[in-house]
Amino acid sequence: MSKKKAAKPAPKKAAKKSAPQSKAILTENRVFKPSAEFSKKARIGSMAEYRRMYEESIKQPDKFFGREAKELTWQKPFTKVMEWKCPNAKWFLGGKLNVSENCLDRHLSGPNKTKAALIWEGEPGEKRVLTYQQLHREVCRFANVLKRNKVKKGDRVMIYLPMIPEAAIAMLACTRIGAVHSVVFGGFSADSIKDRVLDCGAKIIITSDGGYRRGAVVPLKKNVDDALKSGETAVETVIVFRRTGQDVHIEEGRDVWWHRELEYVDAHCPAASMDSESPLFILYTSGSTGKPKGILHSTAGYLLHAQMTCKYVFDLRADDVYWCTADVGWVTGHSYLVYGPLALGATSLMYEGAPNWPENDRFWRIIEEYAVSVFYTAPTAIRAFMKWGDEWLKKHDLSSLRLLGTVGEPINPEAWMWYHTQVGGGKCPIVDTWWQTETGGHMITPIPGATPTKPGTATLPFFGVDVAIVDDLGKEVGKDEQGKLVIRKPWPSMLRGIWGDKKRYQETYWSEFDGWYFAGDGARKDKDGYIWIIGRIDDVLNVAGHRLGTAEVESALVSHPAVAEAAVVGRPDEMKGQGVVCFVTVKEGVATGRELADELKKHVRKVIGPVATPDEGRFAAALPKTRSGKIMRRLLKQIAAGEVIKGDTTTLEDLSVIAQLAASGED
Ligand code: 6R9
Repeated sequence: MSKKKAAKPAPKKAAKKSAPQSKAILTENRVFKPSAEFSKKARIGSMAEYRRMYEESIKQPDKFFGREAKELTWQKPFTKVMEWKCPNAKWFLGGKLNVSENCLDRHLSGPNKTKAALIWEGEPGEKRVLTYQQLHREVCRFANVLKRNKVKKGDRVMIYLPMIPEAAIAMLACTRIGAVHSVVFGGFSADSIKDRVLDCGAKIIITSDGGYRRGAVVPLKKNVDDALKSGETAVETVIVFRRTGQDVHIEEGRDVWWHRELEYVDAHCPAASMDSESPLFILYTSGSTGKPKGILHSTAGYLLHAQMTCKYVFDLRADDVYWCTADVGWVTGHSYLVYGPLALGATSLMYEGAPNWPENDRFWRIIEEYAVSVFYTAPTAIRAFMKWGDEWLKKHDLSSLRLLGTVGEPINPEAWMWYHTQVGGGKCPIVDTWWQTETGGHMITPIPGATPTKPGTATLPFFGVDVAIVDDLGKEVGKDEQGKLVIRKPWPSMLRGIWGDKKRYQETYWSEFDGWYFAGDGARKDKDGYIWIIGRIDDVLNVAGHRLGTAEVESALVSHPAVAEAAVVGRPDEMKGQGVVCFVTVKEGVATGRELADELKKHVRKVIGPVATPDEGRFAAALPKTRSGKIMRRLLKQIAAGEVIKGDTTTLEDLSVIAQLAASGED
């Protein structure tokens, strides 16, 4: 976008959806400054320092990022920092590097060689520590297994594993040989695996027999078998890690055991030389239409941002024990369990299972046992801990903690205060980090030694992030007014596209406002310039920190023979942030009731996976529609939330539908 345009935003077309004006007045006045002791030790210890660096990153990005990027290990140095022709960004042009080399090899020459890279605890209680040297060895061996199974540079590799070190090993092994991984969360179904395999054209899947979750065994291999049953995919090989020891089907000529494959390889594997812009991974995420989007990230910019945010936002040190509770199946697991901390040479803890297994204090037990110092989790987990009660925390010594973080959804001030006082003992800064699968890493976040925090706001932009809150015409809204969150400049870890769909990439992110990235979130700025994220303003739900497209759930519902039409909306949920409510009309002659509601919930679970399980199903003879035939989601949201119907209903086709839907709630 030209400078002229940047100064005076020119929207390409009128925005489709308008962000409702916020009526809420900001009432949160509590401010928490980092302690002098924390600031003194921190890499960035004052707001003046943050502001100086921020300004440089925006006004002289070449200088700022050129300098930061020197902290990566390059096989060949880059010659140009950035090239931008909307919507295509290229960073660190001419450079060559390898991600696994940055995460592993470069740490082997100093004291980090024998330092714990990964500390792992299985849900049943097994413990494993992999030093940088050991992790390097395992990654090289498994990279050779991939090569042995004909995986080449640029090939897509699907990973469907539980939270075990092999998940990180498989990811890093892909990067070692330049293959592009696509991790699918274990909570997704066989159908979801199939859709993703078909979309990215993977020829190989890495999975395990099963995984543990709340004492039960998740049938991962069985899901992969079901995904491949129809024979539509190009998958030729499935590598199976033995985790639970349960019986699994082994398809002759297709399936091989991980441990058997290792017998054929040695531990030497050179790190492939990759261009800065080589594709690194694809990660599927929900959008506002039915089909999940394969978000594509590339090598140098992504890695730099992941490393840089671990350095400045988590302020990770040589002696920190850092724990990110996210699953590797989500972007948080990619950037902040694997790539960021390992690139920085930190110790990253990985836990396989549920926070309440065998009891509600499992997380606090882990923090105490390993003396975790930096802890990163989601608001939904914090709210669950609050509900379970303080006595679970009180049993444990959490004094090792020095910094806390949250991600995934807006954190309500009550949960923030509880996290601050009960978990952090009132002494740990909290970094509330706003970002997305698409952004690759933190975008709006406090800098812990500098930014005074307020409960419920992600505060200020990270380096290089030019964020604005605008109205439908691209004009910045006033103080405390709600608008749409946009990013006006490219940043190193931005997505490089949607796999196989250039048009959708352009349309989804870059067409609402010409030359600006539209994030899909609503937000407002307070008098101090702090950004308060309101949440998604598109048809994407945020259920327990997981993104879920309403259209995906709707298409799963209508694939059931009893369903004629379905509309899915979110309703406020104390624990999960949002719950999933389905409004359904059935086909002629089908009996509605509790039984069918339960069956439809099961059906959605089967089609998408347990992550998408609806909370409530409601039936009616018709859905509320405008005279032009559009489903009135605004009304459905109000009905789902049990609110009195407000606003204009004059365009509604049949008013009696509303009364019927309102009365149809599950008891
Ligand atoms: C990293 C991740 C992205 C969506 C995003 C927003 C919500 C994430 C948040 C937050 C308020 C925060 N979100 N962090 N909202 N405050 N600190 O979660 O990626 O799964 O792609 O979700 O999550 O709505 O647009 P992803």
